[in-house]
Amino acid sequence: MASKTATTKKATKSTRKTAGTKFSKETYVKWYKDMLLIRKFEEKISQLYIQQKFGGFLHVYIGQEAIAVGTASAAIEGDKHITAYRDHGHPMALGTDPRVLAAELYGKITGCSKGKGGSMHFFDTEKGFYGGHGIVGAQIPMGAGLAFAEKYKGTNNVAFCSFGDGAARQGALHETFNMAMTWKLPCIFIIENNNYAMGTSVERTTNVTDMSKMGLSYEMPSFVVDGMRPESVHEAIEEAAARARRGDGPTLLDIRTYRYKGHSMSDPQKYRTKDEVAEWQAKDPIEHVLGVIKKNKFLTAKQITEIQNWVKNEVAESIKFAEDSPLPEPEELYKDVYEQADYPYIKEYLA
Ligand SMILES: Cc1ncc(C[n+]2csc(CCOP(=O)(O)OP(=O)(O)O)c2C)c(N)n1
Ligand SMILES: [Mg+2]
Repeated sequence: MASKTATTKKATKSTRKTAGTKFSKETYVKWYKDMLLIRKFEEKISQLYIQQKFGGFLHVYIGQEAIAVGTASAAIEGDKHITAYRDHGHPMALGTDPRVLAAELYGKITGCSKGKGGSMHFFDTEKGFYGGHGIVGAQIPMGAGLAFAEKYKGTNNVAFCSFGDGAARQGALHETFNMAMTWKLPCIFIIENNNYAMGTSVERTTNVTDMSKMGLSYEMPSFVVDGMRPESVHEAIEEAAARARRGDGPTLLDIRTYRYKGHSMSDPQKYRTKDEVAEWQAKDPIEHVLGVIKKNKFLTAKQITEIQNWVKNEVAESIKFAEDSPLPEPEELYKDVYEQADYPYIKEYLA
């Protein structure tokens, strides 16, 4: 549900209540398939990470899937997407093959970033996905930059810029919001508000715990959205994107969600209770969507099992692809680093 917290008349008028019935069978089935794939992929890679099959960091998106799929279903071809290091769900929702994502985790040349990025730096610009960023909040100005490019080129596209509740505390957010509103950039700022920045809750970092209010001083239309329901996310995103496409500038969405797992794989989670986790799990978006599918008889029990088996197979195939792929050759280190091909110290490697 997108509830208005602030600002303009236009924002008031365009606010709608969630209407679960507005979505087609195809949309529900796609949400189910995509969310289940993200969930099962991440459950598997978590096990493999513990077994030390690959290195680097691993931050899983489990619990937050409705945001990625609700955004993807409301986006159009050519829109741009950018997020933080908790970045597995976004490209999968946009249709990136999980094989190249698994290969990226394993540091293989077949990975989406040629094995140079790992978990935190997934990219797929063909699908409009511009990363995958490890510096907390860095993607906020970059998201505005992506939006600026669309405006400059005169396209009908927008940029979806996702960041955490912790990242929202970076000063760059304010500079970005100011410029984005001044220039009416087609940017949708999405706080994936899971209430924690590592082990620090929103309440411990601010006296303004309603994060949607962060848009107020820039008169940016700002809303609170239920992040456990893809319907709510889709509707809020669609409405914000429509505003941006007609030249009325950015929107801030404070999307309330939860990560079921720790911040990364090494998190004892002493900052929250098991009851709190269970409370959010009871609102699980995958279970919800499956419930709608069953209630409306969108799929038979056999068809549901077929999807579950397809997902299982996709995950297994992805891991196999990653494990069978070669590592990058050492000279790869010199590629994709410098734009300037005659840079004197490396030109022999760039020939
Ligand atoms: C500039 C910067 N400061 C600190 C860190 C360390 N750090 C990594 S994740 C994180 C918490 C961010 O939380 P949030 O933005 O809420 O995202 P979430 O992990 O909840 O998705 C911090 C402080 C970093 N990577 N970059
Ligand atoms: Mg957070």
